[in-house]
Amino acid sequence: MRSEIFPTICEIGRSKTILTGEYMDTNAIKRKYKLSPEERSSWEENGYFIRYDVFTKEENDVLRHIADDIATGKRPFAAKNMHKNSLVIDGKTDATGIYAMHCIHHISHYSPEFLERTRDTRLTDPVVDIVGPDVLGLNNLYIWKPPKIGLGFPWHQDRWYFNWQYKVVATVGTWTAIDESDKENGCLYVIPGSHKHEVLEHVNLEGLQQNEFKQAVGARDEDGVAVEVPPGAVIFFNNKLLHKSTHNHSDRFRRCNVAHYISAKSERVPTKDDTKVKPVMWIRGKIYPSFSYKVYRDVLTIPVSV
Ligand SMILES: O=C(O)CCC(=O)C(=O)O
Repeated sequence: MRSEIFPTICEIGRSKTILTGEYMDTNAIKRKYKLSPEERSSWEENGYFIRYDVFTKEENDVLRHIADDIATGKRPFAAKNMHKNSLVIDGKTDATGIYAMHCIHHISHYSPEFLERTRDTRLTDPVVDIVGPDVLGLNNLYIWKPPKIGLGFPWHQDRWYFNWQYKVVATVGTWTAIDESDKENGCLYVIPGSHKHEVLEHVNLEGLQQNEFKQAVGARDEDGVAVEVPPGAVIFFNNKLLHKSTHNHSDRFRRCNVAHYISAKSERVPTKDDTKVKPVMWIRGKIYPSFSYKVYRDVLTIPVSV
């Protein structure tokens, strides 16, 4: 008999890693990519850990081409989720195509290939060890940071954004390097251990900024550690971890895919305006009624832009 909890194969696209016949029970499968004791202690002490060689160049190339096709209009996408580089928007520099891009929000919500990546057990097996077996997917970002003009993100804690939306039990962010990411092209910086403290006040920045990010008050550059990683590596981070990134001063791209996961036992903060609720994707395990908003199993229909 068909369970309401486990979607059919067609509902999860072409995911190869988590299928077990006609239906799948994502939690009955032996987890191959569990958290190691060293990763667990880094998670607890530092608020993050890094895994290398998680994805191959070929696997990342597939995503890179899809994102490029979206940016250049070869693949349809939700226009409201696509953001250009601020310098291009402000007319301070001239760039087109992927050289003019900043990011796409919720890319996994409209691209089956990105949704498959978000459900890949190489990302979600360690997440299960942190948030439990029942997992939902929140925001999912693809960031370009083009050569010379790619802009950094100020110090922030992602939990500041999620707190408006969820009574959080546990969350994990994953940051997958599509390109080599280093100090020159604008890698991530973190403040190890900052996840143990409260969420700081976040304020708007003066002047040029990527408008979706605010600055955490009191975060200090001198406490930051650069996290330089090769392509295919993944940084798993606590959503209270203070992190930032710098501008891209190199003549190389610095692209990444960020996926945020939350325990399905989390509760929504009630909102007066349901149209403001960001769609949430099923990732693995059960869905609980306490979540109280629709959870999507398949990619959403791309809205017609006006
Ligand atoms: O990739 C970056 O440069 C920063 C991304 C980030 O801070 C985030 O997604 O929260």
